Amino acid sequence: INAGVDRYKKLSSGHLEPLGTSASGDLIQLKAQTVQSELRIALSARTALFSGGRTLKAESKVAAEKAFVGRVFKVRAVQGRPLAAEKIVSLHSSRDKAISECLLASEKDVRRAGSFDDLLRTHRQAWKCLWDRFRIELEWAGGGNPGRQQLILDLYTFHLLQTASFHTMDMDVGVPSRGWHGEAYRGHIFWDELFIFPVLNLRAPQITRALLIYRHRRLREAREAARREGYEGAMYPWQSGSDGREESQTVHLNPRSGRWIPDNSHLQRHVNSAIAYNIWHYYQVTDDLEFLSFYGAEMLLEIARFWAGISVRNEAADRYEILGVMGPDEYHDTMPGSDRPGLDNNAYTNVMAVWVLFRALELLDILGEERKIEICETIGLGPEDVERWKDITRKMKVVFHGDGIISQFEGYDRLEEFDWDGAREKHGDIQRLDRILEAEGDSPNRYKASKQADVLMLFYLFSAEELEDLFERLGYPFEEDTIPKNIEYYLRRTSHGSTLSRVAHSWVLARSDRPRSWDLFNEALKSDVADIQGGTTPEGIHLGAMAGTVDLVQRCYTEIRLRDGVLWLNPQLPDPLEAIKMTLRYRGQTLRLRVGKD
Ligand code: IFM
Repeated sequence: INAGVDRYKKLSSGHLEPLGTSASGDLIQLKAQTVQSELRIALSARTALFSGGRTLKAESKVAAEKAFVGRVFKVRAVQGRPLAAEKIVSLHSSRDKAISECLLASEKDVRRAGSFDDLLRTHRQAWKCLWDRFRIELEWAGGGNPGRQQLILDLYTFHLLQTASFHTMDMDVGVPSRGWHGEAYRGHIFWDELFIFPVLNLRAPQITRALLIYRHRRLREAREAARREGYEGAMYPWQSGSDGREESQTVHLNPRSGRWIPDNSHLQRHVNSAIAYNIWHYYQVTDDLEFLSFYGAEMLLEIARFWAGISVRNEAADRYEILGVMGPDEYHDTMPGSDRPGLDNNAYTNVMAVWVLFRALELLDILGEERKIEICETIGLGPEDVERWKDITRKMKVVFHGDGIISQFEGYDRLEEFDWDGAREKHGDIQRLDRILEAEGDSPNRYKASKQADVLMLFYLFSAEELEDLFERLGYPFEEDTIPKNIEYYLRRTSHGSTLSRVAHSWVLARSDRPRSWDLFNEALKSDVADIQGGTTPEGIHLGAMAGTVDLVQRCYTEIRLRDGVLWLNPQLPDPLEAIKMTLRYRGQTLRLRVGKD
């Protein structure tokens, strides 16, 4: 059963139907299937007892009930003589490849498996290979010991590899934001891949490839979702699972007030840009043109068509607009006083849409004439679409207010300032400001208060030069102080209600304010070992925050950039660090790096 999340206790939790148990010789077996998807799961177990290095012949009997099977041994234990019980279990599911049937497969495995010591040896060897590829080592300035930071980085890398590994590559599984064992969010997949893939890309890009193909398999569902809403192309859902349909909740429970609140988070259409960004970056790391040309192109072009279709032309302003969406900041889903869900011209969404259209145009050049014609005919992309894309990349609307502040969305400047000090004094921890305010009959929609980085995500994903180019083409100013000014503005107005927030903020501060960036990095490091959110860590890990934190060391402090077929490094380490050591894979080459202060 699923019973790990208090808030879900009243929801249905039994997902397995027992199909039977059996026992023969030293083997016991059990088979079950999932209630709705009818996925069958089989376990076979072999148990033996040892004493003094020899197998012990012991009386045993099988204990079987519905959905339970065990073997009960009766032995005489002698004081001072160690007795060892060794149980070897094999698990298969009906979706495994290269098997005939899952119960037979598990039986075959368990009969062929060596002893515990043999298995431990191969297990250690497998982890040794993984650590060689994945471990990022910190060297402390002054010869100190980065013990705790190193331990947590290793723990986070371990969790990443428990969730997405060479074993999951062929299994048609995505990367759920709470890993596989966390019950919160019910195994759903969000945009968190954006924080996760960079670590995989530079170490085991074949895993990223498999995860992108997982998205490709669900392209049909994304096309259908776009069609249903009257758009072209493909619209990937904010939350999804098995068949790729939209799984976002339409109401959610505020545990603080006990009330069910309407939930518009499916309007986070920006997940589509994250998928496009991930495709592009996988290609940058690997130069895998075959992937790009087949899987990547279809997804990227269809996402571009979606953005072009959802962009509406405001004739009076001679600008394109994207209306009725949500940005990454989940505190704002509607304008105060409005009964229309969604916000207009979320800066992150609009700029990302422009970036996607740019990449789609570039992609058409990369593909080569034959493939270009083939794919354009297949998806029905004509020269008039391409002209419209170009027009949008010049005329998408971005709203500004004050002195060069990029407005999170249209009308943001009219929201009230929030009394942060007063709220902290009254409630202490205000990370989940949404819950606090709702319980008081208020709403974060009224205030200039964000849950997590939204505008600042642009600075997280792009270099200043890339943004300068984008804004210049759009005809908007992007001055030298645009980035620091906006960081300062939004940082003061963010509660970090998502663990992803500190990762993004630490990143954007890494150049301008290294001590503050380091503090945020250390707070992000605590997310999953200290339950800094007050109660959500037992519901499951935050894989995006974990991988994002590892990536801060990997790409941010070293400033690794992949551009124009070149791997650039421009390190600037935080003061406490002397060096960072790691192994990277870049375009088929293995690079062993030690990035020092100088
Ligand atoms: O994807 C995130 C989102 O940005 C914030 N709430 C939790 C989601 C899953 O991790």
